[in-house]
Amino acid sequence: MLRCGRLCGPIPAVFAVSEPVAYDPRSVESAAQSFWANTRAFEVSEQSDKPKYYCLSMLPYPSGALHVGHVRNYTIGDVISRHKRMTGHNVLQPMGWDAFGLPAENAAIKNKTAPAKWTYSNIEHMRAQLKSLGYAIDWSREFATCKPDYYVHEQRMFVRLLKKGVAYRKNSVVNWDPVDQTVLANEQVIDGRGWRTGALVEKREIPQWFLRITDYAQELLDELDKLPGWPDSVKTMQRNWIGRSEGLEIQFKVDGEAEPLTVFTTRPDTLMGVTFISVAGEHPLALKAAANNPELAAFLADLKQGGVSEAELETQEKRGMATGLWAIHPVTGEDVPVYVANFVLMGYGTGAVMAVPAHDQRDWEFAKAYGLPVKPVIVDAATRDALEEMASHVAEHDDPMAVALGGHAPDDVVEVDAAVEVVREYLRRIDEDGAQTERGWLINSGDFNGIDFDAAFDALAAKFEADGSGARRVNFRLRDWGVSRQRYWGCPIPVVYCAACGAVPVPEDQLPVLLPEDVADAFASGDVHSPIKSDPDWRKTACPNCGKPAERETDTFDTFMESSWYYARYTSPGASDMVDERADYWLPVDQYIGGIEHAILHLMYFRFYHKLLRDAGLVASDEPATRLLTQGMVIADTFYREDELGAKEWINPADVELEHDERMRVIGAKSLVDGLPVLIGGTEKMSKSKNNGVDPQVLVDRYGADTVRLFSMFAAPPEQSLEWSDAGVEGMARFLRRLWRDVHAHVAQPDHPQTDPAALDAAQKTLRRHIHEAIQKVGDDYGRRHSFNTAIAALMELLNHVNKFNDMSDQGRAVRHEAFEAIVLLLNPITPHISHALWQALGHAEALLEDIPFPQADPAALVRDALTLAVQVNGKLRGTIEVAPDAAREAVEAAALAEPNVAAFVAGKEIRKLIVVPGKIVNIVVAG
Ligand code: ANZ
Ligand code: ZN
Repeated sequence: MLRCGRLCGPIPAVFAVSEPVAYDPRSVESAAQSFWANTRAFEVSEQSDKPKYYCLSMLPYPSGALHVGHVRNYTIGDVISRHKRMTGHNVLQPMGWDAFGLPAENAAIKNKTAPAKWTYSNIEHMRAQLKSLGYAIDWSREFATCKPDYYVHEQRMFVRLLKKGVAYRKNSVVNWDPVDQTVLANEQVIDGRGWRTGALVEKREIPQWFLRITDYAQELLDELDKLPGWPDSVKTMQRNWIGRSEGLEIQFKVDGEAEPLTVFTTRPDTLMGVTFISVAGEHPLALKAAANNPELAAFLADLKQGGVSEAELETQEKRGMATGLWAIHPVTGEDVPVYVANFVLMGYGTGAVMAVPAHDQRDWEFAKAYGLPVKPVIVDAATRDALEEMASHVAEHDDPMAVALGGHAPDDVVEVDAAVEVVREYLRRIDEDGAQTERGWLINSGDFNGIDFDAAFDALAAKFEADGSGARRVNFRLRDWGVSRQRYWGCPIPVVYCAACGAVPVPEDQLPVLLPEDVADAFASGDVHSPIKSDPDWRKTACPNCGKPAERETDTFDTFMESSWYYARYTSPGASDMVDERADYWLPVDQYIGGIEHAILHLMYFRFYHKLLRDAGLVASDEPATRLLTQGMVIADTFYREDELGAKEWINPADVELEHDERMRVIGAKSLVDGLPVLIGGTEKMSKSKNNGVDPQVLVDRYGADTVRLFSMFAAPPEQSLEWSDAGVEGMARFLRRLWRDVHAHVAQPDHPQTDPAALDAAQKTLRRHIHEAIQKVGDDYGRRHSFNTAIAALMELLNHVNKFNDMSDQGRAVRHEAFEAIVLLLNPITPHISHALWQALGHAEALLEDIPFPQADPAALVRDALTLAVQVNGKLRGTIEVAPDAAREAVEAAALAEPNVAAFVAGKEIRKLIVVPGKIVNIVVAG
């Protein structure tokens, strides 16, 4: 029996045979996975003396099968988790299922089955897929959010929030998809149409439940500054979404109306430029005016078409209609007309805007369309200077602005011509090009002329606050979170409607309100309506308050409700409340990983919900996650054919063969199905719509999980998009086969002693230095930089060094052994199965590599004995020298000149220059 002389035990005889064992990922992976499962290797508890590390990947929606995006996300999380465990942490990596949602209902209609059944069978399949990828997950904490033992806590929390006033009900205008009969989020409205049905979206007003996230707007904003571990891009998106604005509310009296009209403005400095007022279609004043104005009433009805998203309002054509009402300017006393305008939102500020066409682009477009005046009241620095220069030349009583507008410079002061031109050009731009929206200095504003934005803001705030006709005001763009959905497959909202008592929360001891799962018949009939809405029996109940017959709420929660607190539930499996004291052991999440598409909604609700948990006394921290990594998209080639009408049929890359010319450039592509040509459509995000998805299962079956994991980490840095390439996957498979073969060839060699650093020759020392440089780099890449592709590249390079090293001496074999052990352990977070097997091949007993400390670089091994410098004479390489890394410049110069070949070229010539680039090169320039 062989014995490794270092720290290893006897090498099993099977590896001693000269015929190398072929790499069979299937058996290697199932052996490792059984070992982990049998030893419950990744189940963790709070009883640990190690520091905790909670690594969380966003939980998947059980759509049916894993896609490559999942594989990328979960592999990143797994590499971080395994590396953290190897560096001495108590690591929690959980997994669950975001199991409610619309796709299950659509599938149910299509397959004439129940959403629950479809969902549970998808979960079974996808769990098996995740297991086949070998993720180090604590499966004992798994849950599906559609199960009552999960959503009961959500219902209980909602009832508590109702009592606190954090949850409330109000009518609100929503995007209504007339085909799916459901409310759509703004993000689900694309070009005015439902994202799924393509139907024209309508506006509707219905009663809905809301959570008061706006109460937390300031905190959600401020705490972004305390999240250095979150990407700036995400924080910027959240800041913009929260949209804090400081401004004034100003009252305008309206002719013939008792109530003043209040506007919200962030630009009170432009007050004197107001030429009309615009209000939202739902504004009370508009409704009042429409009562005896059929034309206006028809216009208001028309405005209800189309979505309510801001992006849509931003891009749509500016439309409006006069109400016939006149407002009175609070400073000049002039009458300004009141319009209804389609770009004013009822839900923001006061639903009314003082319109300043000269300085607001929407108002400008509106004014141009409806022939309303444009009055400039703000100038930029250059225009202000020009006006000042003119003022010093024109007669005291002449207004320089009037002079400029008068079309002529004063005849006697030729030198102000240039200034007049500057002013006229500024005015021309406002008139012809569009609003000048930058802050500047006031003109045409009477007593306020000459001051800047801040001074004007303060002066006007003081003026209106003094007489009560205005006030400073902070507004947030963030809206309260509407959590009602009119769908079946969601968590029932625990409320009962009683004719006498109104909306009554279901008492906690009567929870959960169960969602019936056995509804296949309803879906088999093709009805797209919610089975609980169409089932009178389910609705019927007794009022918890007075006991009289009452009806249940049939709306269900937005599925973002479940994904807002799942991270906390993982910490406390089985807890009788949402979480228990274990939550504060694990939270906050140390590393959260997921797609950038969740930058705003999910990540905002997730932060908000954590504060709700905190305020309910359930957790102590303020924020749910200290670090966030948003992984990039996975993209792939697209292929298609066009029919006579130009409609594209997308063909999956797996069914296409590329054609190359003799220089391997792609010149075309053909279908593997019919052999006929297909068109190449460029690289795009993998999606169903472009049919360019790659099924990770096919790859796992063909190459094994380790190859797929390795490729997904090697092909791109985690934040960037990853271009899928079959050749790339093949390359990874080759690398693992070579590592397998090399390790087995090495262990077939005779026994070797332990490495003796003092006894190593130069080449042995160099290889050992490469080993320890790799250890240092890979540890830093995994831990600090999250740069996995460079870590893999370093390990490939190290394997190349090992391959070039053919020293079969005792110490040579010892250093080679050290190299293989390092590679196997360093690769373990990425390719844990092959590492598990090769570790045993290297002579160790079967072990959990996560419990073996991550290799540490030996500082002594990193020291370079000598650096090799090239020496050039007149730009040509003439020799190399070996110098100590800390050698003085004079010593390097002397060594260069002493190099025999260099000396021959320099001999007898005048040295004009001698340049030493430390660590790299010596340049000698000689005359003649
Ligand atoms: C006059 C003005 C002049 C404005 C000017 C802007 C520029 P943010 O920054 O997003 O808070 N506004 C107020 N309420 C609105 C509503 N419900 N729907 C649409 N627009 C509304 O924007 C505040 C500005 O948006 C306000 O300041 C108001 O127009 C407009 F040169 O008032 B401003
Ligand atoms: Zn009642």
